Amino acid sequence: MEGYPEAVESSERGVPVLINDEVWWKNAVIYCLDVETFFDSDGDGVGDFPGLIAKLDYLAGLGVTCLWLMPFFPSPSRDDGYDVTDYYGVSAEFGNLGHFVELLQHAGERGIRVITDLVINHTSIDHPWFQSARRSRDSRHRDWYVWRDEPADWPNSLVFPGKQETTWTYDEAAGQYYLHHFYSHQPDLNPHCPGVREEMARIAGFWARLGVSGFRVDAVPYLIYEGEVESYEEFMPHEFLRQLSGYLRRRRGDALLLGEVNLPPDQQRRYFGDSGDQLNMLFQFTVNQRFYLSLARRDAAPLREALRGLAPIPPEASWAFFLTNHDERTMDQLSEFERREVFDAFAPDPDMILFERGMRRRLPTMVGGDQAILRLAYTLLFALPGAPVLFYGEEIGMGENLEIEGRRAVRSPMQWSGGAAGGFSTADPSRLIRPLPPGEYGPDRVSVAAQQNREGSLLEFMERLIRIRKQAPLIGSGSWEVVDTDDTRVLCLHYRTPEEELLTFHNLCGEELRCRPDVDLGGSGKRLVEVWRNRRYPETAPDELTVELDGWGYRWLRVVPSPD
Ligand code: ISL
Repeated sequence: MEGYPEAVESSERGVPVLINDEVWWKNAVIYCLDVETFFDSDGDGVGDFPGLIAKLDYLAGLGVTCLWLMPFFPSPSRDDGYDVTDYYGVSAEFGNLGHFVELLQHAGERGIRVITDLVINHTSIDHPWFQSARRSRDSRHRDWYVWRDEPADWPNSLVFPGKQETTWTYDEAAGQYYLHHFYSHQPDLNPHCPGVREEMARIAGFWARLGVSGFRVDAVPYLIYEGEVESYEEFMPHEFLRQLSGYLRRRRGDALLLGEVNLPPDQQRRYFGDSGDQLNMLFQFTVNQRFYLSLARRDAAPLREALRGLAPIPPEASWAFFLTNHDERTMDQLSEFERREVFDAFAPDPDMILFERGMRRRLPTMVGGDQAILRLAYTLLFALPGAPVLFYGEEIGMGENLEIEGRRAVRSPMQWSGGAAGGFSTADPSRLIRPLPPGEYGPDRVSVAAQQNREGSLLEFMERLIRIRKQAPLIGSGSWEVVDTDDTRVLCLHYRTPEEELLTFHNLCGEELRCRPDVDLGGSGKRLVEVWRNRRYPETAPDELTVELDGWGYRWLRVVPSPD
């Protein structure tokens, strides 16, 4: 049985108690936003913390339980804040630490946790550490970065092909080359250096003390150790992650370390640590990419295979599933042929492709705004064995603005209402941090205000879906397995705890069908109760389980004792 261990008996209460029921991240509903594009409270065209605070009741109403804030630290913002110049501060355009603490206070009052980005792989070239390091070989920060007299022959791949020429750049002042996996304005920190590890732990401890519930750890696989090694296998920074995790847990026992580890599951596994003493949650990039391949093929097989490949993980560890995020929708784990299938289906224009591997699009535009497909996709996301992560605006079906350069096409301002600035700001639209999409995905057609009171809107659907998911914690912390059916277009997942049992069915094509799952529900005395579906279906008896599904149909069925 894949997934998590069975529950353990609790002698005190005489009933099985899931060891995971107090592990909050397993059933979190995570919502990623960038303060600068969420809501502008002072009319300067840039989102800010007072603006985010003003929208907390909206987020509470949506039902999210954890906010992941993209970088808001002082930064020249050459990489949208993933180039930090002060890890202990708030960029003045968004507010100050007082506003940040107010956010934590008001979010906490609404039962919403906050995690922030922890960018530990590199700093901005403008960071004082790097400026000190380049000025003198005697600087105490010199070996906080990775220097060579000549460029090494590793790493041998570029993260941003076409936008990045190399991974080693010569610095005149320093008289040496420095390593940068990303842009040359993002010099890699050296995790081999004790000072770096101590400072990164100190940074995490600082924000934890302020009240954050954990971190989204940026670009983890790129954290490398100095020295000649054959493969990333040897680079893996497990000692650094163990130390960071241990330090943070001593500061905040239930702290989350959610790692961006875009690797196949068998390689990802090691980032949890054998005993779960490193990262406790990882984004599932493989399932994400196989979802798009399944959607392109109208066949659940690639997704079934990806889910079956999720290695068992430590008891308190979990997966974070997503459909969209702030980066290109990378398909780098697919074969060239599979990637071409996905691009042909969802990004037919070369301008939609980025770095030869990903799509700079949001899901609604990929599927032509088809509401049936969107509802199937988000229902499926929330039925996956872990925590769902939403990128801001997904709940209302926001599209991208391809007129914005690169990955930022998917990072246009949140669309609160109609009008030229979309209710994001009172500033003139020409002064907004980024332009809103034109046309059918613009704010006059897609906005919170237009959907908040409209029966059957996507926003209403997402609010209900999140409410139903929160009432099914066995999805995030029960044992689970992928169930075959006699129709490959259907994804069937079976969840169980000693107290509950749930079957979910998702039809990844537009044709109606009937399928028979290969699952034994333990004979008579049971019945199936529909807890979520695209429409009301005739009751299905558990002993001759034939499940009817509309095109793009979905059904979540609880298996409960029959009253008679
Ligand atoms: O594989 C990817 C994710 O889809 C890469 O494209 C991605 O850039 C890489 O995983 C690291 O991404 C993170 O670090 C970058 C930053 O530009 C990205 O926005 C961030 O998600 C450097 O900090």
